[in-house]
Amino acid sequence: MIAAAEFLDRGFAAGIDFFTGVPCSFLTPLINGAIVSPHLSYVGAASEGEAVAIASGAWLAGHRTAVICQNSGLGNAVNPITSLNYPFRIPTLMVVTWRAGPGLKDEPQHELMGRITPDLLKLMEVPHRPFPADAANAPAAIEEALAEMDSTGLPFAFIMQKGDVSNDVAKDGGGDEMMAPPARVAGEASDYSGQGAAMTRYQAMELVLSTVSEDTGIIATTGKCGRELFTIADRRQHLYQVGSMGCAAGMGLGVALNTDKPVVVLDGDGAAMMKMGTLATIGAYAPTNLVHIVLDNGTYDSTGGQPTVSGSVNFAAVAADCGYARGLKCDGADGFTQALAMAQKEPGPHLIHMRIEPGSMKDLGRPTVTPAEVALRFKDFLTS
Ligand SMILES: Cc1ncc(C[n+]2csc(CCOP(=O)(O)OP(=O)(O)O)c2C)c(N)n1
Repeated sequence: MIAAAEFLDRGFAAGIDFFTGVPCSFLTPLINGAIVSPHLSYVGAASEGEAVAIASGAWLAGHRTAVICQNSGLGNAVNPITSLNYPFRIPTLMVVTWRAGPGLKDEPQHELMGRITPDLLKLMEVPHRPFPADAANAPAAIEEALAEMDSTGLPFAFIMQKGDVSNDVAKDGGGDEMMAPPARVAGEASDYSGQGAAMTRYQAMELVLSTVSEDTGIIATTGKCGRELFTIADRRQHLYQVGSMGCAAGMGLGVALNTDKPVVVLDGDGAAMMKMGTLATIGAYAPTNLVHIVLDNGTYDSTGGQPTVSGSVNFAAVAADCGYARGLKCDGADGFTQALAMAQKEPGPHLIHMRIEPGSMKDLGRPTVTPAEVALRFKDFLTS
């Protein structure tokens, strides 16, 4: 058994200073230790997939990161591990607990995942080792994990069994109370609808590009949104999320919390609804430099225009109630211009819910830079 503080200290000495995840009772000392530690950041995510996206953003902004979760949450993380970390070559140290692990009589809901946890990691090409439960082995185990991640650019996992880690949080955190992010009052929801001509996604994105400052990092959701952004302009401050639907906002949060630069997330209505919990996480952690734009065409436009259920969703009101500073609703060029100006004038986070026409530009390109190149140049843009 290793003391949580010992493991966290060893990790910190090796550069791991940003944690995110979802709790498991096996992890309690480790998560609580990360929360109270004065030198570590911890973001409580709404889902494990969101945690992987947040960690990816923090990595792009220059941190070594860890995602801590239960093995049942590995299921929630499969999509970003395979379609975000893998193509973009974004590493993170995963600490995954092993409910229903070897010799452990556990609840029925853990039985199957308990049996397949190591195989699932292997299938996803995530190398794994037992969590270093012996303090003497921890430095070497952490070094091995970091060396492996540095050479592959991919995640590495420690599988933690019940009782691997003990609670001596006071040693590390000085016995501090665990602090939740400060409770936020609801932000202000405003409606700029009915002003100006309707826009397409392409036109709306051109307007965004013409108003944001040169030092703004822009993360575009999967599908035609990223492809259109690439076609309009390909710059190192653009990140085209080719997969991991729903993860643009989580990544934006991870970036925004770790940079002073302005950050814009270009989301789709389908993608935003896929990980709606991220609105709550953003509202709670409230990075002032984040503008989240939902380009709502009422369809899954990229896959053939099937209707979404966004017609009854007021993203601006939801965001304001989640703690965004402002939720701004609009559906025309003039309203969008006003919303963008407001979002850039005042500290955020802000969400702009822009209703647009379905359809895409003619001669739509596809990023010719590889995702790994896009990630490295975006990281370079953020950290240099
Ligand atoms: C997890 C996952 N499910 C489904 C898809 C297929 N897919 C790619 S783009 C897309 C539509 C996205 O819709 P929306 O976010 O509304 O953006 P739009 O295409 O309308 O711009 C879908 C369903 C995917 N890439 N990943």
